[in-house]
Amino acid sequence: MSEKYKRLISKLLEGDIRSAARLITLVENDIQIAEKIISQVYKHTGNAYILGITGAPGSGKSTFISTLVKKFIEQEKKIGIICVDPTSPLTGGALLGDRIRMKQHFSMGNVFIRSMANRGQLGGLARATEDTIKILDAFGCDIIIVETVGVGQSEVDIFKSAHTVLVLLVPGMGDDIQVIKAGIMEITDIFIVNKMDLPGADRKVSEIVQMLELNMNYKFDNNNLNEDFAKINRWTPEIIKTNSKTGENFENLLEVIAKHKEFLLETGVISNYLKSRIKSETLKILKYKLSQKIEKLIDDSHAIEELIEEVKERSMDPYSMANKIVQMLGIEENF
Ligand SMILES: Nc1nc2c(ncn2[C@@H]2O[C@H](COP(=O)(O)OP(=O)(O)OP(=O)(O)O)[C@@H](O)[C@H]2O)c(=O)[nH]1
Ligand SMILES: [Mg+2]
Repeated sequence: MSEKYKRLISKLLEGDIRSAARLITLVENDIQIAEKIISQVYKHTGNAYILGITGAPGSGKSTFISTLVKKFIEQEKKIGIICVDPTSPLTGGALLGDRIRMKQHFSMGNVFIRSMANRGQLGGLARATEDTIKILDAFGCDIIIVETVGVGQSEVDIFKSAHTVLVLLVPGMGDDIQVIKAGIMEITDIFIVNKMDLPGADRKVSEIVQMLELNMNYKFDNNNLNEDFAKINRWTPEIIKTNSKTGENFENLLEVIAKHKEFLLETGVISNYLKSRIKSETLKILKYKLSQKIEKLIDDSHAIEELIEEVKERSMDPYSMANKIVQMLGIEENF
């Protein structure tokens, strides 16, 4: 561990914002450096409460988050916001808009905003986001908001890192329900019908109720809970109407977020949640490391060429070839 990283980490722990920004860039761009940094930072994490917020484009996420953040600031909370963009270039403009709308919070000193746009993170977007969460946690954020557009698989993974998941929907036909990945709906704790001032808000609430009635598997699998435990300790998703422009109903929303946090703590669901998160995160790292190793082997090895020939000649089948490669990696056969 170089002195440079050590210095950055100790400044991060003192709450130095520039060190936080620098460390996030480092973990984002290089998984080997990330490994070194996170190994030092991890013991200082575990204090932040993580909120995942998603919604179709234009549903009001930026406005909603700005209003929510103002409320948290009133409670003297330190807040980190991570805007996760899918790699689609279409969202570039939207992101810029977000930056401008949320800029007011920079000056307030206790809000840190970071976007994870289009960097082609090594080891994946979810890995980079999880590491960024850890850095902001160690930085001393009480609340970390992870905002996504809710359409990609990596976003579903990212949401598994959140304690409370909020999905924004808006009055109107059920299109937005279709846009959001089904996997996200299943792990949503609080449904927000934003733009409650527009006609059709109650109708949207009914649509969500109907959808929830159909989807009986809510959260059963997400936390890898024992089924009996899950049946007793089951959170019923709440639905709240909000107006993000006026702040109407946000007090109510804060209460429900607090209630969900209490539920996680009192039932012990939080510990299952943590276990499943550690498992899935480690699995992701392992998959990445193994695939790197396999790719390197395949690129460098002449032996692979010979195996390919054999499979081509049909004197070997692809499963057997895979097992040979596993042997070459030094891992037990048929793993
Ligand atoms: N009437 C009404 N308009 C709202 C409300 N919340 C947000 N808006 C408006 O909806 C539009 C989109 O809001 P944004 O906050 O940019 O939505 P977004 O989900 O961040 O949009 P993208 O970043 O493009 O995905 C803006 O014109 C907001 O002023 C609300 O509660 N009521
Ligand atoms: Mg936005």
